[in-house]
Amino acid sequence: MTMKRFRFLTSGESHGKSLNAIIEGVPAGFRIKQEIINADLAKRQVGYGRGGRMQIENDTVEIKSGVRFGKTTGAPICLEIKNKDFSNWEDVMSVIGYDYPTEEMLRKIEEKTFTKARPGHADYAGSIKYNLSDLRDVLERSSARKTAIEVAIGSIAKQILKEFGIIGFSHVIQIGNVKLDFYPKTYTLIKEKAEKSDVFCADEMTADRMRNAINIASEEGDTLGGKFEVIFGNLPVGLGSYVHWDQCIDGRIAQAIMSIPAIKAVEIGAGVDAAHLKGSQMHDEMFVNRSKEVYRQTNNAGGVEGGMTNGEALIVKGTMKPIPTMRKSLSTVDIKDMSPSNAHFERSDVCAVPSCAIVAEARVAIILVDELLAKLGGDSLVEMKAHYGM
Ligand code: EPS
Repeated sequence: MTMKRFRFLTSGESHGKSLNAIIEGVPAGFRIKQEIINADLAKRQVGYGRGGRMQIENDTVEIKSGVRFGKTTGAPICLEIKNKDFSNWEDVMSVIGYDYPTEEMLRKIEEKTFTKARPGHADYAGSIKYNLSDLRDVLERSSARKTAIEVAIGSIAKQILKEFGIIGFSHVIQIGNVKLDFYPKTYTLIKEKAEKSDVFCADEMTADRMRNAINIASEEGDTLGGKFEVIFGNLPVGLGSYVHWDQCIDGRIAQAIMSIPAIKAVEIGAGVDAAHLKGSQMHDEMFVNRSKEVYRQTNNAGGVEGGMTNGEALIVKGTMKPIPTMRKSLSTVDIKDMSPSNAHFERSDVCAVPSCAIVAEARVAIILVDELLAKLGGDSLVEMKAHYGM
């Protein structure tokens, strides 16, 4: 993805020692609170339907550089989240090759080696692409575990956006066949209600039905996908651009969401419903108030026109497929000898849609900060605010 200003790289395996990130491009003077990052990390962990791994982890971030006395200095920011589960995997995930492995080590490594590709996972294509015979090598980096560090990066992005009054949230609108049909009237209410729910759903009755669907899938050894919505408000007009295809903000957001593991569709505003609406129903008519400001009564555009923010709330929907690791194992091929087999299963989440919503919120925040930095320029909060007219 073309990152203009707010660039980052992550590293880390699911059962390796830690998840790491280096973020570059954060101007000096922003107050960054570690406890806010940790609160976002906790939200990603708690969604109903998560599996045994989340009982082991208690994700907390350590800011290792780029922040002094709670404020950014303009230097690269280094983050680390330790994997607690690593203590159970030290032999299997060792970065050093053993010259004289013990019987015990060999037994453990053998136990965690697998060759029965899970349909729907990165296993098969990854093994061919990287010439890997142990699918463990594919699983470890392709795992959604890496989204933990992305949520930490997104939390920093959200803390930057907040300085400009830009705030956002996410909520779940569908799990399996259960859809949220009754939206509370305001975004504030949706946010408040969703935050109280362990499926991040803003309607209690729908949330009950969602939990029930997850319980049934769990009993059946199956998994469930769903849909979530990310909303950001108080955005300036003109983030993104129509001048080149890779500068359209909706295109950048789609890429950022689509590349979250298990995402199959991204929609902006009315999204796929735009196909059946007439032009006169789809487009959000413009009116002017006494202060000569434009306002609208609908937001089918989802806050984006011509690849740019238009001042309305940004509304992004994402569709997550059911997780491919499941007890009810599917037919597959054992890549060891190309024989028919059943897919590998260790343990799994039944549904991770609530967690995915938090990850998507982080990814949207990252794009918005990058676009804001591109628009405003500046090496410090003071300069940025001056450019913003604050
Ligand atoms: C994942 C498999 C599970 C999930 C994991 C994603 O982990 P494990 O293999 O340890 O049981 O819980 O998600 C996380 C660890 C997380 O933090 O989100 C996978 O294969 O993608």
